[in-house]
Parts: sequence; structure tokens; C-alpha cells
Amino acid sequence: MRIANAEVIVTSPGRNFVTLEITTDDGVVGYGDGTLNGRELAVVSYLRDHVVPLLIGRDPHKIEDTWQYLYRGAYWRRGPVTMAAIAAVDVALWDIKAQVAGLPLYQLLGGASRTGARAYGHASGADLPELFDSIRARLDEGFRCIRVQSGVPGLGMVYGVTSTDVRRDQESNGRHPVPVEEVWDTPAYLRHLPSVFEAVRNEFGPELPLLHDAHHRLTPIQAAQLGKALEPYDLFWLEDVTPAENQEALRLVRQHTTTPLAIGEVFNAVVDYQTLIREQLIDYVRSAVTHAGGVTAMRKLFDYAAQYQIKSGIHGPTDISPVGMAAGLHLDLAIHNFGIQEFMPHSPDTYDVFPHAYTFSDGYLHPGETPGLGVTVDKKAAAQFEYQPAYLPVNRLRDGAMHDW
Ligand code: CS2
Ligand code: MG
Repeated sequence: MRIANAEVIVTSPGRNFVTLEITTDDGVVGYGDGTLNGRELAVVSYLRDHVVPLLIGRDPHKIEDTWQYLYRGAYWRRGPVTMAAIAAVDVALWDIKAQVAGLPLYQLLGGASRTGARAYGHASGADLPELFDSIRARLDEGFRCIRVQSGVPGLGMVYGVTSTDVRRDQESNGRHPVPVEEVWDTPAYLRHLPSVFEAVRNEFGPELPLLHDAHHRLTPIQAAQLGKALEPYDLFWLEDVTPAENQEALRLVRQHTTTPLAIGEVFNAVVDYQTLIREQLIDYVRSAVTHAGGVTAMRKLFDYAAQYQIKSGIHGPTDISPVGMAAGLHLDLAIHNFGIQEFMPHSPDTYDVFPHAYTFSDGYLHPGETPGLGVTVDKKAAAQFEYQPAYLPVNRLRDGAMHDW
């Protein structure tokens, strides 16, 4: 069996998605997600110009060898564009292998370790009444674990808070020719957030698992203060307290708080976690299959983390396509050290482009029993949605200085 064709599909049903379609000479078709939010066309070029020519004629079953060929063969290591491109190839090859085996992918990863993947949904509000409505809406949809994001008095737009509560595919602030600029004030946020969690616990009781995403905005000592201040509210996790490029900085945070920590959505290789995992500075690894080199690399990450009782929390925003989502769900079902799965449902238009077998019910996701990944691309539907440039917002402090968004 040989790879006969590889095609990059760009579509934009509400937001941009990059998909690699690999076809074998036997006519088996596999899909991989290579979407990198705000920098999509860089991955398209990396794939079309540098990777696709290397794939034609290769044995699609040699997944590990192809991964190493693309990783080591580039000479230049890691980086989000490279790793998203490698992920797209890797996932498409796993899709092909599982289809040839006639099995859903999770069976090739060791079979099911659980009946479903516990998921968390996003709730947000500019103020408490809006936030409570949003939490109730998620509970009504079947979510049993909730990420809570809140507006901060005196600040306008804040990461994770939407005016309409429709956190589906649309880029968070619509499409703009240049990034939207938000204003950020860390002390105001630190003063306000504990009161939000106190109110949510008073309203919804002690049992509901609650999460929060600080989105890389704090210094290590601020992160320590926040973790400590939130301890009474028993969070499932506190996410991305610092940018974590400086892994050692997490030692300071860890010394000061028992609030569980999750990090990793902007990492793209196992080595990015080396200190965090070896020194047990976090509790959950957050990479997406799409951004960290595919199923092959994620399996190695989870196995390494498992040695230290660190669990998975795969990144699942809507900028991961249903193809990337499905790849994550097969891992969730198979690995032993599963923690939780982030789940933001995609829009109906996106689901039309990507027919999929995975399901969500009563708080749990399941990848389905279709051989392979269980997701395809309807190319006719995809062609109706042309690529549109779009950027993530940027953040400035009150004095105008750039800050992490
Ligand atoms: C996030 C994302 O889901 C999350 O936890 O932090 O929403 C993130 O902002 C986007 O994936 C950026 O593209
Ligand atoms: Mg996050």
C-alpha cells in the first residue's frame, strides 16, 4: 500500500480550518487536522510546499517512521507550524491504519479504558447574573463540569467572556483585518475573581467540578496568590497561570498552593513539559493532538506524565476541527491517565462540513464505533466557505504596554 495523493483543504464555516486528506493507492482516505488559529496559511504552505511532496509513494502504515522523518528530517525542531503539519500527517495515517484494520482508532491504542470521556463546558458572564444563566445553560445541555470565566469590573472585553453566550465557532471577537486590542489589569482581576467563585459555590453547591483559565496573564507570585485565594472553592483545575515558557517558575507557584494546575495548550512537544512533569509541578497536561505532533506524540506525552500521576486534559476549543477533536477522543478513551476533555460544540455549518461519529450525552463524549477516526470531510460543503483572514485579539495593560492575551 502506498500514499497516492495528499491534499490540503482550507474551509471557513464560521472559522478557518486546515485539513490534510491522504488517499492511498487502494482508495483509503484519511484525515488530519492542521488548524493553527490566526496563522492557518503558514501550516497550509508548510504542508503543500514542504510535506506533501515527501508523502507521495510512502507506505502509509509506517507512522512512527514518517513522524521521525518529518521531525528529524526538517533539521529545525518543533514550533507550532511544524508540529501542526506533522500532526495533520500523523492523524491522517492513524485514520488510514484503523480503517484498514476495520476498527475504531481507540482499539489500536489499546482499547477502551472507560465508557466515555468526561467533558467540561464553558460558562461566562460579564456579571454574576449573566454567569449564573450561562452555567445553567451548560447544565441543561448535559455538562457536568464547568469552566467559569467572568468579566472584571472596570475592564471591557476579557478572555473567555462573550456577550451572547454563543461560544461556538465564531472567532471570539469576530473577524478583523488587524487584531482587536483588549485592556488588561491583573490586580483588578486578582481582587475580583475569588468573589466570583464564592458566589458560584454558594449558588451551585460544593459538588459541581469548576475550572478556570487564567490564560497566561500572571507572574509566578501573582499565580501563587490566585491559587491560594481560590483554595476554599475547590477547583478541579486552574489553567495557564503563567506563560510557562519558564518551566522552573512553576516551582514557586507549586510551593504556595494546593489548587490543581493545568498547563500546555501552547506547547508543542513533550520536551516543553520536561521540568513540569519530572518535578510534578502540574496536575494536567493540556496539549491538543493538533498542536503537539499528533496521536504518536500525545501517546508518548501521556505515558511520560503517567509515571508521575499527572493526567490528561486535552485542549478542545472550536479552533480544533472535528477531525482533531475525534483524534483526542480516541486517546481519551484508551489511555489510563485520562483526566477530563474540554468540549466546545462546533456550529451546525462546521458539522455539515465534517460529518462525525462522536457523540456527547450526559456529560460524556464518545468517539463512536466507525472504523478509523470516524470523521470525514464533505468537500462540496467545505468549498462553500472560503478562507477569511482572522486574528486572535491582543492584550495591552492600562499604560499601553503589550501583555499576554
Ligand atoms: C483556550 C482557548 O480553550 C482554552 O482553554 O485557552 O480558547 C484558546 O484561547 C484558543 O484555543 C486560542 O486559539
Ligand atoms: Mg486555555
